[in-house]
Amino acid sequence: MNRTRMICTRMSRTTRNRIHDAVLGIAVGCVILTPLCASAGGNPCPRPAAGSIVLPPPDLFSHNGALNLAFNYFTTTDSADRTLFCFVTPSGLESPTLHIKPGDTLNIAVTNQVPAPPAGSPTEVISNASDRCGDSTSTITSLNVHYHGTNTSPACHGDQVIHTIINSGETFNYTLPFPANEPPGLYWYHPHVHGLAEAAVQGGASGAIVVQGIENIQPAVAGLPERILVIRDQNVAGTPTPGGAVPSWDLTLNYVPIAYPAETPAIIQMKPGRKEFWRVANASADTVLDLQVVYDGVPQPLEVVGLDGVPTGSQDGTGRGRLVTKTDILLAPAARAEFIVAAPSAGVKNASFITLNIDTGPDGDNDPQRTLATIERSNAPVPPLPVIPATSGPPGFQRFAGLATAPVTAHRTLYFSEVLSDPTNPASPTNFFITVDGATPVLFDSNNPPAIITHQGAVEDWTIENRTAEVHEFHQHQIHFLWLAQNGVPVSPAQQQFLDMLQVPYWSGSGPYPSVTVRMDFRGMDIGDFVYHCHILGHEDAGMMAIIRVLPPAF
Ligand SMILES: [Cu+2]
Repeated sequence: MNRTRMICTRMSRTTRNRIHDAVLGIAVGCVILTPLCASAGGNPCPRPAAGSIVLPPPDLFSHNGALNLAFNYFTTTDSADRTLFCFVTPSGLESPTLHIKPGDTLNIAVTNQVPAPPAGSPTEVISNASDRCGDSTSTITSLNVHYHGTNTSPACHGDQVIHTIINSGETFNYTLPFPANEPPGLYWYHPHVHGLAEAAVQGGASGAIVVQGIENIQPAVAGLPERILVIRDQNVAGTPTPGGAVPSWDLTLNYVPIAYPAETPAIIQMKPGRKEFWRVANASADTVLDLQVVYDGVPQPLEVVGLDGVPTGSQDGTGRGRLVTKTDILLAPAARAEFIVAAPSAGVKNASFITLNIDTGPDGDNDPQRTLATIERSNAPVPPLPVIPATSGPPGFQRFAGLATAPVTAHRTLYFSEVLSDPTNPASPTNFFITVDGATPVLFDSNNPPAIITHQGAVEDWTIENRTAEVHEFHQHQIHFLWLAQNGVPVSPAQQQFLDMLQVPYWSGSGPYPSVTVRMDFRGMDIGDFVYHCHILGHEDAGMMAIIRVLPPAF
């Protein structure tokens, strides 16, 4: 039993470069690691078989204002020689859902149990004496944790990803006080070391965070069974060239693989006549989803109650939410959707939960239509689901209330761009950039100065353009933004939603660049440095990220 495994630093994720990586991967950063699992007494990252019934992740709940836990970060390989990663509690819970109330504190002691790389492997100094947080030097097995979507502090030991480094054998303590006005909804956690994020997330090291209390803003979910669904992506076994029916990445649903070529769906059991509350996270590193529930060929109405952790329609001053009915939900990597689904009635012959084909652009990934799960009727569904409690009080003041009419203090234009690292060699890796218009594009580096400096209290309108032939997925850490316009055209009131993820369509090669316009809310947040980036993590790892600094109030 002397198994070995590889961890690879990836340089880019376009189709062109994936082939390049497959050929040259070892040359650009794969190392052989020594076995770890034997000491853990077996496979530390167990995963279910294809065609399994979808089981919920284990749950952990806060008590007396705090949720205290420990995570070990493990790695192993699966039967297709994929590198897996996982967060496991000392009692053996893999990727548990962390349930907390607004105002609670999340305390996690994270220990990196992934073995150190061999001597001579690449390292990078990512901090100095003034900004060090954990270790000062990253390796190809370093770790940190991002608490995606949470409106928490970017200070060290909080949601800080620029300089936080936990190396092999080290333990780091996170302490995240959640604001008392944190919107109730679905968030998630995942590793975020620059250059390693895609591999870690595709390895499966992620889980859901639920901020409790959504029933007080969306009473329609009170009393409904709650089903948490985490969709992840991973390498296709054998790494066939993507195109046609061959996806760039396989998907998993609560770790049940939907694996090319069979693509056997997982199984969801629902009780006839019952509605369920589905809370879905796209925890893919790279795959864009467009979710639909289909009964006998007919897309079903999905009553959306929350997007990216913010109840729909909740910020208009009343504190009351609003149901938004859709028949498909576009879900960028890292985005979340929470909605009510009615079980298939007795006459339905074929019921399924699918993702539709995505047009990612000529340079984009291949994200074809796939059936994630077959929905079966059962009078005693497996597993029994927890139930959302009854409403317990009126909605409180909402965190982002009044942003739509707040005075705007600055306007900025940013853009996504890509350039071959060797313009004379079409097979060379692509460099990915996000740049403030007028500045010189630079690849992300932890030691870069901030690309944007603003002040606590600011309200800024940003237009983000896409000057490339593939989609990009804008993500802002620490705060949410209000989606105002698409290609300069104001979005409808029904679409005006607070998000932390937004897809920017690809450029056709002529005409104006596609764009989105969003309103950034720096009124309530803590000061500090944090990042914005494309959440196709292959792009982020290849440079498409930058730092914003929020200073104390200027007035
Ligand atoms: Cu991107």
